Amino acid sequence: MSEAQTISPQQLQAKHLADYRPPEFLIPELSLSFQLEPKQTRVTAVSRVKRKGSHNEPLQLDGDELELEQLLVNGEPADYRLEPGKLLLETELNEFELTLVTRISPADNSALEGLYMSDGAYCTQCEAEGFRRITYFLDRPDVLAKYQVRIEADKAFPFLLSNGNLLEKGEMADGRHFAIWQDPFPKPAYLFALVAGDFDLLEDSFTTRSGREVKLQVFVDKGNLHKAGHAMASLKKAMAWDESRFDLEYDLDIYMVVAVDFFNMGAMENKGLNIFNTKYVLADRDTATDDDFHGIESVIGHEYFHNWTGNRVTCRDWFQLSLKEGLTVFRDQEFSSDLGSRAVNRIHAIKVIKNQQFAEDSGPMSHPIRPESVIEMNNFYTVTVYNKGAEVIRMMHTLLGEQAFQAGMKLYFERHDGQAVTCDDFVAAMEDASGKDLTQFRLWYSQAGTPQVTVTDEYDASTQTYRLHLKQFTPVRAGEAAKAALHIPFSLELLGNDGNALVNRVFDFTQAEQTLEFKDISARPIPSLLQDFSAPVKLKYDYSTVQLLCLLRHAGSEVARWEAAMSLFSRAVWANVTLLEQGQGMHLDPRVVDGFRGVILDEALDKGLAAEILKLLSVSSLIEQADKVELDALLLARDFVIEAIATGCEDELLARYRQLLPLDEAAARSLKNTLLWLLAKVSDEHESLIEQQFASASGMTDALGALLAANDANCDCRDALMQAFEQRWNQTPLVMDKWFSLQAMAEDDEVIARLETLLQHPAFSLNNPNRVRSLVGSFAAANVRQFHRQDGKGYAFLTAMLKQLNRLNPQVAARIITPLIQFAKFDAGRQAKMKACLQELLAMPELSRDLYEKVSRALED
Ligand code: B3K
Ligand code: ZN
Repeated sequence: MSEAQTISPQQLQAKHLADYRPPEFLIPELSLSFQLEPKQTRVTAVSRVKRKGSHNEPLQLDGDELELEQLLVNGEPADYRLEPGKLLLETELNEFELTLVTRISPADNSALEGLYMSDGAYCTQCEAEGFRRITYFLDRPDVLAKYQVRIEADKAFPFLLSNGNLLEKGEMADGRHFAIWQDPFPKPAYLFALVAGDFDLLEDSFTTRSGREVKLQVFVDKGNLHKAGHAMASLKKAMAWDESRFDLEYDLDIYMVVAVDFFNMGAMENKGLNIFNTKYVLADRDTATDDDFHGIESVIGHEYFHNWTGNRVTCRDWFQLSLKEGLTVFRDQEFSSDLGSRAVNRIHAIKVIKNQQFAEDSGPMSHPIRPESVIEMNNFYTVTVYNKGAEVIRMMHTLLGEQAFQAGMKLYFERHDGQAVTCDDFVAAMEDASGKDLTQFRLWYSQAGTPQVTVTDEYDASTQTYRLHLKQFTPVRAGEAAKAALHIPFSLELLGNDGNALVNRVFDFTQAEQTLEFKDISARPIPSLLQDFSAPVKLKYDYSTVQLLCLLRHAGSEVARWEAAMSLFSRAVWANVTLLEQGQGMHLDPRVVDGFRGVILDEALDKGLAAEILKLLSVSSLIEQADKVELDALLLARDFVIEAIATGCEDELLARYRQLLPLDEAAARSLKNTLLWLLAKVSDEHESLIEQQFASASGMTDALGALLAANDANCDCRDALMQAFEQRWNQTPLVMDKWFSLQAMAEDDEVIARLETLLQHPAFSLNNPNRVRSLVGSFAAANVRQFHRQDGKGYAFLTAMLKQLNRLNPQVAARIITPLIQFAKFDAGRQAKMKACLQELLAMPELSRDLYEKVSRALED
């Protein structure tokens, strides 16, 4: 059913990693049969159940919102007991056949977990614990079964799909038909998938390195075939890349990707049958931006890479989620970096950690990449598990080097193919293959929080010796045990006066305090610390403006040049916050403007990198740098510094913009649009540029670039452009998502009133997660000025939405609540208003487990 059920207190209790016990029964084989009807789907599940070891425990199956019609043991009725979320069967048999017939209603499933309907098509989402909404089962990742699936439906649903290979299909009476699929690889229930619907189909094939031909199929909504090509091309690149870089080949004869409109996240790696959010499949130049194209390539890659890291070797329990997610994010990042700009991809990954993961890790949802206690597993598909998890894998890669790392991967697969294992098993394989002791390194899996690394230095001219003193400590939150020093790969470059590198290497920083000493250094060098963000830590070193300007020009790493520019910018902002607090006028050091001017003028600099530098920093990333924030002063100071840079470089911005205008290349567009965004900050004079670019845009990237500039600077032309855009695209949902997001990010005081009206817009629906994320999620996460307005109306708007979503789709609700629970840095007035909203939510009669976990953790904090 759609609505959240009343939740029993025992379902609100946390599960603990320490309580893990291996399963008491196994189900090596499962045969499923679906009679699909929107409101009355009948599921017959026949399991071969085996007792493991000798014990007398009852068989306990998980089940959620199921109507049980029949239960048979070896073909005979048997006694059973139902408890909230469970079915208990007492039996003395050690091996038996269990038949269960359940009824479910896909059409009423608005939570989009289990079997549901997306715009007329049946589809499934079973990770993490959605399979139990289809039938009673041992719904845990360490129970692996071979599946045979029979699907029967009306012929109005021409495609009937499931995992593995098609065994048989045929016609039935009454306009119905069926298909039978068999997956030869044992898998946990979370990888089960079923799709039934009418689609356009793009087909291709890939010949693996060993010469096997794999059929590739991408299914999209009718009329969208022309938008499936990029996804298909990305899939083929991913398959080839995994062979060449990781020595991994695909293992079935068919690989299917189905794009659906209603999906709670990006995509799902079901064995042989990936189900995707349309956002990560459909693209053409008119409707998708360069960033969208990149996103598709990376998510298609990510899900494909899961076939080995996740499916062939899976997780023993959900606490080990980072085993597959951290590793697979690392692999998709490497894929993108090998195919495109390594520096720009690295900068994107660093921004996710610094802006989102650091925030999560200093707030109420702070958890180690291997969490120890969980109420609702869906709440732990986090930037910590995924992105910090990927950083942890990357650190091992840095410590071991590519060759030893790949030897570790090989050993991991040799040992664990076909198994459900732990993060420790992965590290052990890396350790054994490389001979490197990773005992201390393992702490990264169990310690939450962001380590702070403070660096001071001294130079002794008489002995030509340079020393760096490193200190690390990880803040301890209430209720946490003391934290030990971590094994931090500390990457360092020392620059001489002429900008040449004197030293460039990675050090093992393993103690609370450590000194690095360098001899034969003829003058005080400039240190480029933690290059390429060699560890997910907060770095403190008191750089001077001159040092940062030198690093911006000369650092050997492009990422380090970006880091230097970001430090210049943020130091300027914080200096102005201080001036405001002291009641003084704001001011910007002209050398800072010169530094950015140099970037605009530098034609040798990679354009994508220049764009990243000139995007400067969002409000939320600045907030992340401080312990406490005076938000109103911060907003004023940031606006001032951006305007001062833009005004100071106006001529150069204009000249470079004109020069880039004709170039048809993604990096050039990215830089050009960033320049336009800055020009809009200078004065109204440049509005005509925005209007021209919008009118003559030859694709979505340029149209959206113009709109974004107008929206962010609140230009006079904004409303007219927004209206024109809406008229052109109101029948194209994914494009309307961009429009809804822009609406949500407008910073003027009327924005909330407009958003309330937009909830009734014909293209909007609270049932569709993409729409909700665009309108409500973007407002809360990206419109800091209006979400945190002092009168609390921003918080109230989100809270009202959460109350509705709590019933409709708890998973989406729990995702977009994030900015409301991260209140610790704000002033007392704002905090009180945020907490009052959380109290209101906590008092709701049918609060979902998803929201309960986040709200209660926040209020306990
Ligand atoms: N494994 C899925 C995520 C499932 C989320 C469940 N709430 C997609 C991915 O990470 O590839
Ligand atoms: Zn994943």
